Amino acid sequence: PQTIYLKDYEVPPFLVDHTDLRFELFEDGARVHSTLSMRRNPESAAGQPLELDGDSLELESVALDGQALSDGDYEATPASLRIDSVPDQFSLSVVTWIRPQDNTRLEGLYKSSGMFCTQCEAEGFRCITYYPDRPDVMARFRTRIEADQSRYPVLLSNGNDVERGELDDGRHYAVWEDPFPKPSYLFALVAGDLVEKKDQFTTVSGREIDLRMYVEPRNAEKCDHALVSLKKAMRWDEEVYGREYDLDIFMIVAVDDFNMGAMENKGLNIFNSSCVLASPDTATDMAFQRIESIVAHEYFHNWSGNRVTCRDWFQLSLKEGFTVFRDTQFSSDMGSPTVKRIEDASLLRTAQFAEDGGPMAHPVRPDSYMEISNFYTLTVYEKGCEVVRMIHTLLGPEQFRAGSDLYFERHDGQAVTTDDFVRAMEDASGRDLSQFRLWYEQAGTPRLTVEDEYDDAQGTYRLTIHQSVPATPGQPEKQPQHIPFAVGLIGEQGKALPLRLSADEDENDAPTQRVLELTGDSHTFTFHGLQARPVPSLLQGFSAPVRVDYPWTRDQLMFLMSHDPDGFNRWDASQRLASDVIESLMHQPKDVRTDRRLLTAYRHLLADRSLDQALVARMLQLPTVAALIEQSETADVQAIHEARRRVLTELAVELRDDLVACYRRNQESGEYRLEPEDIARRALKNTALAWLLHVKDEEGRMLAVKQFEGATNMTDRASALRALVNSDFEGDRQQALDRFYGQFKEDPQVVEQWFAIQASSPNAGSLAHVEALLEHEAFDWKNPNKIRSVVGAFAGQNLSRFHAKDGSGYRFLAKRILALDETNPQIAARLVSPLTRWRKFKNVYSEGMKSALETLRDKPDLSKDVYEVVHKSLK
Ligand code: BAL
Ligand code: ZN
Repeated sequence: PQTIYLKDYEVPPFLVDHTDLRFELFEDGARVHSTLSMRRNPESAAGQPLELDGDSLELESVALDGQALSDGDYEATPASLRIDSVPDQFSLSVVTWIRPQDNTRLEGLYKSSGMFCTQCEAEGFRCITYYPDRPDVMARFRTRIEADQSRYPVLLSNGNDVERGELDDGRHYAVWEDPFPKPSYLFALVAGDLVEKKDQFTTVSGREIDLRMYVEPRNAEKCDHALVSLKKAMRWDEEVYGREYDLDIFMIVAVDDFNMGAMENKGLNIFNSSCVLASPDTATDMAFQRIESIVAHEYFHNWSGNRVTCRDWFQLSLKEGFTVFRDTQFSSDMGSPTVKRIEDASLLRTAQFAEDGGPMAHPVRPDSYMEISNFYTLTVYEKGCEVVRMIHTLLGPEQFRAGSDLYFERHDGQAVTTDDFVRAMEDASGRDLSQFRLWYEQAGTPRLTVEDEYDDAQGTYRLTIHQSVPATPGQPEKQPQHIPFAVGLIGEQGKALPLRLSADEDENDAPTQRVLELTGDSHTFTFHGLQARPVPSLLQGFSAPVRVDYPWTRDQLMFLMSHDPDGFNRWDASQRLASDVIESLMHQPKDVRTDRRLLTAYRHLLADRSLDQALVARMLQLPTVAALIEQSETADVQAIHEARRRVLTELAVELRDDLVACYRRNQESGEYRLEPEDIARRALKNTALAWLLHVKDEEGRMLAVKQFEGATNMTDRASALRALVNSDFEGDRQQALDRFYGQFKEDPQVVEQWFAIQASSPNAGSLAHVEALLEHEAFDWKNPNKIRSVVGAFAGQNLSRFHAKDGSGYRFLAKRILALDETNPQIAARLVSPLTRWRKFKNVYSEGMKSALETLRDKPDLSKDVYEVVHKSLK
């Protein structure tokens, strides 16, 4: 496959002013009539031929300015249409035949549970018709859909519904017009037998917006949460970013078969069912929160992505990094900001740092790719979000808002670059962000090594911070980056001390948190007026996506756990302490005991009612195996898993009574409420339950069975099920699994949870069991959610089983990827990810991982999606 480079970018030779589409939908295929009003781009070199993108298309006819062309006038393949000679301005009409029913890639137009739907980002539109399928070609779309009226009563596309009518043979049509020019990746079409849920939103300027959600009839009762979330997001975007919605109608559709989580098509967002449908009976607290944030994310794209879009796909983070930042701000405003920060930072530190340290490492703005679908990554999304967050930290909220206002005003209706975004921030604030731009250009996670020195006589404390950015593929040398490093100092009494950077500074004026700006290889900061050596609280709030090395003692970590005013760093201290304890137990004889200090720290936590209980629930979670792997130099998965189990067992045995008390204290009665206090209570109670079952506690077993049977919501039911599945109570486990399936087998979203609980369980999820799940009546290789909930959960979360030393987990994964590559290459390529970091592991693992990658490499006709990941990983 060909590599595409950012440096080769050229403006499009032709522009499209208007795109007129007519879809005839049938049971054996679809005919697409497209008429494009095109002209040469005055900014492009003269005389270029017209070349349109296609993918698997069957061409029926071509006409230029109404005149049918014959074979010799153009060159057509399933992947392109070329006409050497065209006037400066013309109308091009093309008819193609496509087969949505056979489209298992789920790109372009396809069928999911009897409905037609689309996914066009990034390059799916070319599977529908020949088109300049690139985001910097923006056109006004008019779409007419014709289909059988009884099978497909609902016909939707972008924009406003301008005409409907009946046709012969029981068919009907609808015409949609989108007044906003848009790139083809934002096109959408849906046709199906769907129920409509209606709501309304009045914008800040008093415009009434019709909100509509379309779902299959069986999901009619699962729409409320998404609609409530949507209205909150619409209001929030007005208040926080001054962004008002622009069309008269906003639609959300839920589909079961979807490669991504959701898609922000203009006025017609299409969602993976699992990311939008919820009821207390079927969705967990976590799912409710995820839905709120994804609904908001897609809605926010209406400005950050649709009104202002990307010039080319290298700029993907322009819309994704910024929009993730906006959705994290929103979620943080809706719930517990500290817990939200912990969740985001732990994902980043575990999974994005892994990506950034592996063979697929790429900058937030990549400079090359083979298949753009492979670049919808944690780096582009989550690190991209952190980059925007750092701009927010450096500029402060007011100047950041001025920058975002300027960005939207300056670039409305344009396709632009991350550089344009940063320039708007610079112009509005007067700050120079030239060095900061390296965050977009350099891959790799910067490492900060911190040294300190306390001078008793002077009462000064010096922090010296060294920065290094590791080499990554294609980038052997790195320059220092501009890093906002938030710090605090905690005094003996557990008080945050005033941070005086000069002896003259008045202690009453000095803040207790400072954002130090690091720009060079190393910096020293001296703090004055300190009576004793403080404990440093570094990178408060995770102010930058970097690693910090500082030799905190275990006593200092315990101290930070109970005194740091920065909630994020309290949690971080708990993770560092637990990681240190677990790591020190690896390869130790069985009689070596867990450091009692960890026990004491957890006992205090379990009893602490003054602290945000959501934070306590988080702090009680031991670092995951994935996090521990990421922290190690060369990972020995089985040793990590064993050491972690030993610590968990000892803690659970010793804290048994505290856990029962915690469970009982947080046992709720009454109606399910999605309030932060209730969510925290459930989280605490369910953590206690999981720990009790981990050590086969009899009272725990009774509590779990009772909770499972009497649960009034899915959070409690699924948590009890998970605890039983992860326990050694095999009889109860099987009974609960059978009952759960029997009760929910008609609900795909719940069945996905049922699969994932088993496949991710180190106890129940043996390879043989996972193989059996693939044969289960509810499993479906055509459905990405099912694949993710079994194969993805096994390889991504059940790490002790996946990394079996005999290599069976790796061979299993490779075999499934090979089969999937034939039907859905995007999903296949995603599944390669657990194998890519083979160099990070000890030989006993890395040899098997590498050999699995080689098996994949040797498949003839590998898709370019899988080819790119496999070849880069083996390089
Ligand atoms: N644009 C693809 C889905 C999302 O990030 O919103
Ligand atoms: Zn997005």
